[in-house]
Amino acid sequence: MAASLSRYLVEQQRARNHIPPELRLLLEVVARACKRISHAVNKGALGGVLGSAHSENVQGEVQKKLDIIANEVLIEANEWGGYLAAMASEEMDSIYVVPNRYPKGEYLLLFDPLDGSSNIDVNVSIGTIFSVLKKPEHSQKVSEADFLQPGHAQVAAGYCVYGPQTTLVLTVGDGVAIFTLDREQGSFVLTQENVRIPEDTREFAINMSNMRHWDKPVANYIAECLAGREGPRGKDFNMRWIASMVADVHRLLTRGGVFLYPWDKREPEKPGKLRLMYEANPMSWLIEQAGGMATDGRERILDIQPTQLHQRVSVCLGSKNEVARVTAMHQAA
Ligand code: AHM
Ligand code: MG
Repeated sequence: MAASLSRYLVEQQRARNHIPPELRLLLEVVARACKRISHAVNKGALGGVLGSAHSENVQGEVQKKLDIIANEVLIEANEWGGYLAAMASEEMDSIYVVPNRYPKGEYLLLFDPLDGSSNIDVNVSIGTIFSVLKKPEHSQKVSEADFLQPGHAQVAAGYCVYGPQTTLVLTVGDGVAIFTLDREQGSFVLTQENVRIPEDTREFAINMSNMRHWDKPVANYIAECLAGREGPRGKDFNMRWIASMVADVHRLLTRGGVFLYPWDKREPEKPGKLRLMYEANPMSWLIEQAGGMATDGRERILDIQPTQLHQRVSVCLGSKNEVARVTAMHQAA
């Protein structure tokens, strides 16, 4: 019989005893919350979960009902377990400290509760992204500063994609494992281990409608790809853009490719659209764990020292040789 997520985690704990039982419990609870979100997503209009919540988050984005539902599910599921000190979410202005009525633990959980919000109402894949850090040892009372750790300090990261299948993808620093939700059993079943991203690719993902706002290196790179077999790359490229990072990254982990959400001139003061702590860091670690590469065009994303919780970043990740090429083009500019 295929292993469940619980068994996978127990075996990881035995083999590498630096997954303490609290971290295992945390990951199981996050998976359970994702199951609940998956059920809500599945119900769609029948569950009254579609449409706008008529509110805005800290980044000035209009929230959808499901953004708020998913956020609440993750908080409720995780606040009482005793393994967390605090949580941070793309949908909340500031950190959520575990209330005093519950025991407190050593971990910090960060999440984008519902990634790909623009796809909710149109029945296209969406997901949840999460990242786990350890509270710094010197810290007594947990504060926002405790969260400002570079991505290489993560102790677990993953996402759950709500698509034709509900799929949980996880790393605890020992490769990437994929679990598929078996709805009859009600559990996540291990369906792939040691995921590897092909080093070369003929597929890129970028929102082409922003082309006129790009910086030179990005424009040059995409122009090379578009030139196809007759151009400098000597091969034809295909393009995909789902507008749900979870779904785009899932394709990269499955068959390779390169994903870019670069800085552009629309909002020149911001480094990019995507968020470092909730999106770029967990995805970059998964990509690296699968043999890929992730940079902001110049430096490794996992080495960026965050200065703000909701910090944004330019993102280029996926197949190693392709990301190396984009990064070299930026460095040479
Ligand atoms: P969200 O977290 O508010 O859904 O925003 C992030 C999403 C990513 O999943 C996706 O890659 C990107 O925004 C799509 O942006 P755009 O609509 O500009 O193409
Ligand atoms: Mg998002």
